[in-house]
Parts: sequence; C-alpha cells; structure tokens
Amino acid sequence: AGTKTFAAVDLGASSGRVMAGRVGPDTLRLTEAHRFPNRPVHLPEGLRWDILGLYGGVLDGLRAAGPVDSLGIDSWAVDYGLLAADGSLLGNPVHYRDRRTEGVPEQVWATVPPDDLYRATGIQYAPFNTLYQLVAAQGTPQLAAARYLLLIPDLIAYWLTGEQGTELTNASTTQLIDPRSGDWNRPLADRLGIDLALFAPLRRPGDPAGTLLPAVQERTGLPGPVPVTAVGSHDTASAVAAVPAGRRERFAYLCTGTWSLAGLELDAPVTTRTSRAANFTNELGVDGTVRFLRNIMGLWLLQECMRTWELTDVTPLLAEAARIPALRYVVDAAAPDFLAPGNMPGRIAAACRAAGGPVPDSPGEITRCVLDSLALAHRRAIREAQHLADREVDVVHLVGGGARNALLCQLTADACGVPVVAGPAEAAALGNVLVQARAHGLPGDLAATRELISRTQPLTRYEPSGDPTAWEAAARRTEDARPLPA
Ligand code: LFR
Repeated sequence: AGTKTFAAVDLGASSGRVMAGRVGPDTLRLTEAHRFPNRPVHLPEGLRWDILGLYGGVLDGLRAAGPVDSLGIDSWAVDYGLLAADGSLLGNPVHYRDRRTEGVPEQVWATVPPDDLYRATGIQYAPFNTLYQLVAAQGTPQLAAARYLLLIPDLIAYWLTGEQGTELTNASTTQLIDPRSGDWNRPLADRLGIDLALFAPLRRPGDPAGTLLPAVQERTGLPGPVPVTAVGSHDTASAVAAVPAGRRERFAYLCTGTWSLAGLELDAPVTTRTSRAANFTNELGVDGTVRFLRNIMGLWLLQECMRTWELTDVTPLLAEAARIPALRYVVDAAAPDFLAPGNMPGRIAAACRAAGGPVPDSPGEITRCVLDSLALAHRRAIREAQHLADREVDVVHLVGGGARNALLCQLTADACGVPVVAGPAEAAALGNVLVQARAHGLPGDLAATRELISRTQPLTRYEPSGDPTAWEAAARRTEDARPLPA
C-alpha cells in the first residue's frame, strides 16, 4: 500500500535500459525490464548515434515494464537531434566523439575568450560541449533546415508525447546556460551566432513533460493515460541525486561508467580562474544544486580495449589485473588523447612509453594500467575539488557501473586515502525514479530520498589499504606533468 511504480529510461553510451522502480515511504525496489546495446555507427560523414534503434529499445522496454504511474528519461549529455518545421528528424544525431569540433574551440575563443566563457557558463572546456558542436555545424544544410533542436532525452520524450521541452540539468551541459540564473545566456549565444530559438522552453526536474501519445500507448500496451515527468535528464544529474549520502555527511561522489565524473555537490558555482585552469565544471543538478566535477575518461578506456581485443567478459581480465603489482604502469586518465575511438591498447602503451615508464603489453597488464590510472585520476580530482571549493571530504560515494568492479573500488579507496562506499550501480535509474516519485507525492527532500536509498540498496564499504606513500609518489609523478595552477 502507498507504493507507486515508475519507469526509468536510462540511455548510456554503451547500453540503454528501461528499469521499473517500485517506491513507497519505506520501499525502493528497482528491476530491469529491458536492456539493449547502444552501437554508434561510423558513416562516411562521421560518427553517429543509432537513435532509431535506441527508440525501438525504449518502446520494447516500456512494454516489458508494464503499467506505470509515470515515466522519466535520462541519457548522456550534450548531444541533440535537429527537427524540421514539421517535426521530422533531420538526420542522425552526431556522436560527441565525432571529430567535427576539431579546431572549433580555438575559433570560438577568438570571439569569446575562454575566461569569459567560463565565467558566463561555469562549464569546463570539452571539445564536445553543445556550444562547439553548434558552431561546427554552422553552414551545414542540416542546421540551415532546422527549426527545432532537442537534446537526446528531450527528443525521446517528444517522440513519446508530441511535446517539446528542454530539461535544465542537461541544458546546462550545452554551455549556453548562466549557472546563476538557470536561464539561457542570450548575449553569449548572440556573439557566436547560435540561435536560441531552436531550443524549446526550459523545464525542471519534477515538471510534467506530457502524456504518452495514443499510438505509443498502443505500441507499448500500457494502460493510460501515462504521464511523462521531467527528471534530471542528464544521466550524471540523476546519478548524483541517487548518491546514498547521509544528511550531514561530508562526501565527494564518483559516478563511474563510460566516464568517471568526480566531484562535489555545491550550492553555488565556482568559476575562479584556478577552477577553470583545473578544468572543473559547474553543471546544474536537481533541486538547484551545482555539480562541481571533472570528467575523467573512465571505463571507456577498458571498454575500448576490449573492443580491440574482441573480448566481452571482463571477469578474467580483472582477475589477471589483480595479480599485477600496483602502479607499475600509469597514464593520465583525464588526457583528451583518449577521447576518440580506435586502437586503445596501442594508445595506452604509447602514453606509458612517452612518460618514460615501463610499457604494459598483455591485456591483464593494460587492464591493470587502466584501473591504477583511474584510481589516481579519482584521487587527484577529489583532492583538487576540495581545494578549489574549500571543502573537506570524509567519504567517497562511488556509484554507477564501476561499483560492481571491486578492484576499481578498492584501488580508489587506496588512492584517495578515505573510505569508499560503493553502490548503487544503477544510480542514474534510481535518481530518475526518485525524482518522479517526489513529483508524484513521495514526501521529503533530496537528503530524505538519499536516506531511502541507503536504507534499501546494498552498499559495499572499502577501507583504504596498501602503501599510501606509493600512491603519493605516483600522484606526484603524474601531477608534475600537469600541475594544478597556483
Ligand atoms: C556520462 C556523461 C557525462 C558527459 C558525457 C558526455 O554518461 O553524461 O556526464 O560529460 O557523458 O555526454
């Protein structure tokens, strides 16, 4: 009694899933209705998302989920689809790892210096920010024909409901939002010739986002009417909302998956010059929070190696990696050279060689290199976040897919020198479900929903172990190569 069911559509860079969440004041049960691969496609014109395949997976998933009180959608950030005046999609959305933005940031900075850009938006430099993508698209027939632009989760919501909106947490990753007002930065867009009229009106997590179209209801077999509710539609916003922190805990979070996003939850953005130089971003979170974090390449490094090796089972690789001594091979896991797809083992070996250290060769050695390097990058980001935001941290909450990787969790605790609490692995889907639940009557604030997660979901605690001086020395070696500016 008193429980409701919510469907969470959660699209990640390597797979999509539809989860059903049963929620009540003391209940939170998440079950997987359907999981499907997300396979980007190399076309002659570049790297594209198979958005129609993903949408098909969403419909199958909603059918498998069965009757729900509402549904919400989240996905990776920054990417979008363009629509013609009649609402039809103009081509496949471009993948953020596509090379079309090469050279574009420099062009943008000639008009808007990077310092101004950072102060105006709080967003770190990444070549794939929507702002650079839109400047790269200027002059293309597709953009010329476009009347509407919808970010990926908003595009899926549009196909499901016929209604257009732009959800704020994800909108903040476009680098076109003023993080203080939470509204578009019109002067910035004007200076760059970006047409903000392409974007639908902003909506916030918890806002209503339409009702399933009759044809969608028929296709999914859902008894209606089914409301769609805006959630933190940026997957990282949903994942941070599901960090099972205690109300008074001083915590950092690590959202692990294709990326590692490491940082702090703040009340206000930090847009100092040092923070920009350290490439920390201020993305908007649910309930008016700021996600002050750094992007680290994450398990993409390993996923991409496994694609080269044609391996699908990570378990034997992790077992092999666990037998190799710590910190023999280290790369800078935040380095932009690892962004594009292709020959990752070769690029990792080359980076080790360039750093003058021993070079990993076997898949086990390279896996170990990735995990040690990620742990070091986690350590660095969490330390720098504390320094830049003038805050202290007693515990690191590690959520997302990496929470299933015990070796990564332990190495992160060892590197950071503070306990790591790992889980939930499906944080984005849980955050998605709980924002819907609150919009549909679950009482309590963000801290209360976090307490519900820590009461109901299995979590694993990792205490720091091993030799802290070894991590310090390794940190010093890699940080010398890329020092934090004074
Ligand atoms: C994680 C994520 C990151 C974002 C990257 C690209 O899935 O959403 O937060 O920087 O993907 O969109």
